[in-house]
Amino acid sequence: MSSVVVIGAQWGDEGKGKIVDYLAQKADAVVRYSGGSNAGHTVVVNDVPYKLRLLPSGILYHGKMCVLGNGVVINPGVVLQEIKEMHDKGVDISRIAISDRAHVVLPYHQKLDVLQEEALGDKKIGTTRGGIGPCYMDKVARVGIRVCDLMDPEVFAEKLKANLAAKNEIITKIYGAEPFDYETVLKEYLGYAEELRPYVTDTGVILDELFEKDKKVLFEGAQATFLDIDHGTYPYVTSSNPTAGNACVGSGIGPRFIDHVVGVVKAYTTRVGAGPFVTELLDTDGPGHQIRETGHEYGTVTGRPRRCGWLDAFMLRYSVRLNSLDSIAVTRLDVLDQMKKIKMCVGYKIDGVEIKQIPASLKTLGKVEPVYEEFNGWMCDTTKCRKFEDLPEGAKKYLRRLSEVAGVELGIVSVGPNREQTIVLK
Ligand code: 2SA
Ligand code: MG
Repeated sequence: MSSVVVIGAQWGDEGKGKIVDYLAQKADAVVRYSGGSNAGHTVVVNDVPYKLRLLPSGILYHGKMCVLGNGVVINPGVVLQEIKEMHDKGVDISRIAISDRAHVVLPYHQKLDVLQEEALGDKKIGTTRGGIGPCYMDKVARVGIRVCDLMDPEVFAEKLKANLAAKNEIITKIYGAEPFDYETVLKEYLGYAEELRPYVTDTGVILDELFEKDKKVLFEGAQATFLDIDHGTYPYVTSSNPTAGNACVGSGIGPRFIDHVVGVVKAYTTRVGAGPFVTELLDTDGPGHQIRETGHEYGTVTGRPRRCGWLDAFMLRYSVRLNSLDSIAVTRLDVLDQMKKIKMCVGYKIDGVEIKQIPASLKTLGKVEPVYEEFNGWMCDTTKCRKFEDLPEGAKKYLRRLSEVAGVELGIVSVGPNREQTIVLK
């Protein structure tokens, strides 16, 4: 096997960081291909948690190439801070490569993200406010500033001037907010440019050279399938394509190089931000509360409490199809250890009639009632289990049913944050 794509199969925070970190052991390079600093991956090594937003999780292994592909939007301040933190912790940072074709997040993107959200009032998306959406808007509108532009002071100065004039117009006239000062932004970003320069390159070529030498590449998805701009619960989505297909486009390689796609699935469901969530638990002292507190379900970047609910295996079927999943990695099974009863959604009904696919229309999706199966909880500690056979019967039954309904093989089960708390089935 040469290359694996790891994606989130739900709404994010499935524990991709841990699975990528685990699979990275056998990879020569780890690549981010979508999203930006809106991602928040937590990886625990020797009981030390590392929180990463832009750098691929592979950075925590020695000798792996870490690539930020063209599909990523780069906030220079954030990535430089992360690089510095890693360097201070003794991590070798010479292995980082940033695509010259990636787009740059500028202060006006962040400002517009906040202003747009505020203007939406109770219809707001619940973005991470990092300017991700507005940066991708500029990319698609063909006015964005790419890393290669930032590397050329003359080009950057010119593009920034044009962009700032247009953005300041919107910021002041539409939102009545303070404009940005050209010289200040220019100076700040030209400073970043020099610090970033050693890492900037044509990352597609680097990957091609690795494939040429038969090296193994791991593609690290950010966000998740149901946050995909095309396939998610639009408009409550992110502004890029986290699904597996974009591993190619977002890193500049062809589909021939992808051998295996792993979907990361949390043993229950969470979501941050607004939008539909069929199996959501709205209680304040019942199972929803129990999951949130046991699982510490709060955003890595923003600290927001995550919405929690039962596992939606029906939704996962769609994820399996959209991403061509070969297997799934089920994470955080241990969070359910002390639940007396556990439910799993195995189908959707509208007006009492079962439907076969997930509706595109949010209005229709709003009418969906989940079809649940109930499981007896296993009520024992799974965190020390290292083989599938070690798991309690109840947990095995739950996992087998999940695999059956979703229509995909079980590849990995994670029972805790540490590297060794990982059960590999195949
Ligand atoms: P954005 O900022 O434009 O991408 O937000 C649009 C929607 O995408 C959701 N989104 C996320 N959902 C879960 N986790 C994300 N990353 C951080 C984390 C989030 C955090 O891993 O913990 O710290 O709060 C992430 N990034 C984007 C977002 O909630 C919107 O629904
Ligand atoms: Mg996360």
